[in-house]
Amino acid sequence: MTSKKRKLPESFHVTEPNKFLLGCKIYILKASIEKMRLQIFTSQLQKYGGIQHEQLESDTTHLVVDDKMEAERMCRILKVDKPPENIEILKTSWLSSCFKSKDMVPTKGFELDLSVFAKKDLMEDEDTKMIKDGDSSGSKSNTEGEIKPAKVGVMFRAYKKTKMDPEGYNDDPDSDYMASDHEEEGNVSAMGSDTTPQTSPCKTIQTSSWVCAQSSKNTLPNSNKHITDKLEEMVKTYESTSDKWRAYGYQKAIQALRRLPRPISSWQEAKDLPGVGTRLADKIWEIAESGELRKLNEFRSSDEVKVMEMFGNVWGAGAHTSRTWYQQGFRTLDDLRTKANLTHQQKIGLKHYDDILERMPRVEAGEIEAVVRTAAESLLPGVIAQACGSYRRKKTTCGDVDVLVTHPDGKSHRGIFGKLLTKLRDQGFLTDDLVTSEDDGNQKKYLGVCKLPGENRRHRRLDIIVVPYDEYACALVYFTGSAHFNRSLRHLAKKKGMSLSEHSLNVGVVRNGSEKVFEGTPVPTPTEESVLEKLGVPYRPPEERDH
Ligand code: DCP
Ligand code: CA
Repeated sequence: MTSKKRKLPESFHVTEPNKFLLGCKIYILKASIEKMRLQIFTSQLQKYGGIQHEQLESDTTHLVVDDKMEAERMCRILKVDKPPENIEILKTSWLSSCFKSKDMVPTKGFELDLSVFAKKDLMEDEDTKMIKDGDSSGSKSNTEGEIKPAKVGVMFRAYKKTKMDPEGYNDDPDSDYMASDHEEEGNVSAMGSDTTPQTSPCKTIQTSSWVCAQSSKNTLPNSNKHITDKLEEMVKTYESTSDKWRAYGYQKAIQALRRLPRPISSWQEAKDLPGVGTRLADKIWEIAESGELRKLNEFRSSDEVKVMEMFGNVWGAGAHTSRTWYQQGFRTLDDLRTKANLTHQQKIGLKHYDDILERMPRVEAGEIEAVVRTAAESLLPGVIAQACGSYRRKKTTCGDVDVLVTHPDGKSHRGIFGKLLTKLRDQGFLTDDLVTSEDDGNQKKYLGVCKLPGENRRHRRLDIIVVPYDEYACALVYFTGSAHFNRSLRHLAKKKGMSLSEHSLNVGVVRNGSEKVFEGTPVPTPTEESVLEKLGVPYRPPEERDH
């Protein structure tokens, strides 16, 4: 019998498509997208391993909307009060680009503009709100063990006008958003829903009770530490699962609890705390009564949460990436090393995973500062190179070292950035670059990893920021922090018709509701003291700004 060569089916000749969308669960909002295009999306999604959801599900990873879609319209169509959280909201052009390049293209630039929600009528930030008489112990938001793998990027936090229940946010149509972080300075909205243009040049504001006007040394001991410790763990968990709204709600409750001069004594007392709703009060009271929190124990025993937290600690990986890795079936750091598609930063983050996670003793931060300073001085006499951040606030441990570099002549800082990095690289001090040059106006920023010479030294995170001398004082205030202190300062500035950033203090800022319609005029701020003085805040040494 002659063997007849069987013709292979067509599909055998086609190379198996790269399933780059594996793990992606995508809901496409059909409004305004042509039918034909929708069909193409559906078939391409399948081809490349994605799953298409017919509606928003709890595990939907991406919400894709028409390029011209506006955030408010999207919410109306979805019948929600605010854009869904824990999910990337992207334009169809992102999907098209992915299909075109047959790869998962970065989402940056394809995100739907949600700023309208960030700018909506805002409530006053409890952080900076005047501390009421009788519970003015201030607050202390930075925990020593805090881990933060990536600090580049904007973080949106959810706020409500009055009291909020972070557990019940879906039920409340009044919930508002605001962007609240250093990148957002100036975008922070005016308080309330006033849409009248505001000039308010240097309004008279009583500053003495603001967080930024108080010494962090005067804080009372935390009488509810057994509760706040557990709530802090909840914050970390929610942050690592990108549930920033809940994380924020818990943070507010923690601050309120810290300000209480006595241990909480009833459920009602918990419920009456600012920012605490019924469900959060239940949790506070559960810890107060039993010393335990079942929800936290559930989290602790959940593999998914543990793995997501571990992945989230890779420098350069946020909650979304961690979730994607988890959905792709990865469970260990080795899985990531061997199987995941990693960015340059994530590779470095993994290489130095333990070192980066560990806080260093302040003496070591001082040694790192000295190496950078010596190198800078050898290149440019008279240069100032100073470690800021937690080191300058005299903390006993530091997460990283933030060295601020400038020159009093106002111009020779310009050439130093590249030369300094080359020198530090040549001497083997800088071992890995994370972000080589992030230009921010006249400031230049390097994020990397360094190692002191000698045996048994660990790799440490180092940031070097070069600034012009006329921005030095504002940069010094900003990079000294704490972040909580800074937020308070910025809100105060805003209340006074000013704006404060790491570059300048501006007066005569005009805002229309949340929008800045006139940037104002920078005022000379030769020293840190002058920045604070112009804001009406008494000067306090860095160690007293550790809120
Ligand atoms: N900063 C801020 N807002 C943020 C992040 C940072 O205002 N969201 C400012 C204040 C910080 C400073 O930048 O003090 C340095 O940032 P770090 O993240 O390095 O924070 P710290 O140095 O205070 O703490 P750590 O010891 O964890 O590095
Ligand atoms: Ca730091």
